[in-house]
Amino acid sequence: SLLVDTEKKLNKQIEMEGRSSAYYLSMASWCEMMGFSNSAKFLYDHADEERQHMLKLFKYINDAGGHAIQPEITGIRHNFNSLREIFELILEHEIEVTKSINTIVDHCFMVKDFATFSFMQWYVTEQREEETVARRALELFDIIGEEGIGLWTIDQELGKLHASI
Ligand code: OFO
Repeated sequence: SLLVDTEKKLNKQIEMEGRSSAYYLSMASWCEMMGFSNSAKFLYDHADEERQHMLKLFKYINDAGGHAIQPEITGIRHNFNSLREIFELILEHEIEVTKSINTIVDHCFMVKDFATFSFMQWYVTEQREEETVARRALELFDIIGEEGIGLWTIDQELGKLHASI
């Protein structure tokens, strides 16, 4: 069974994944409203994935005899200044998620909870991928440029991004 401390940390991670899902859903809606339909699709899918990350933790905690807690999520931002800002915020956010995952992994190692340590490896790998996607997305803005049909082209390329990684 889970140590109280470990359960608390996993529940905090549930909150973080739920927050990611809500954040990306909000970004998806902004993109859709602005006519960036490929970016919107990418973000709607991303929001779904984050919810899956959250549910995976629900299952793990409860199967281990703990109690997964549905998080309160408030204060989600609804408006953004540009498409580029969205992808900057995603990278920033994913770096925070990676830190949080690493803290849990480190904790599990210290308390010799090797089952949770091993469960968390999936998240370690996933974070690598998510940071890479966010960095690739930002590179598109530098390579293509935002003038003229640049933003339209970037939106097209963003639509292909996830599948290619
Ligand atoms: Fe985007 O990260 Fe979940 O884990």
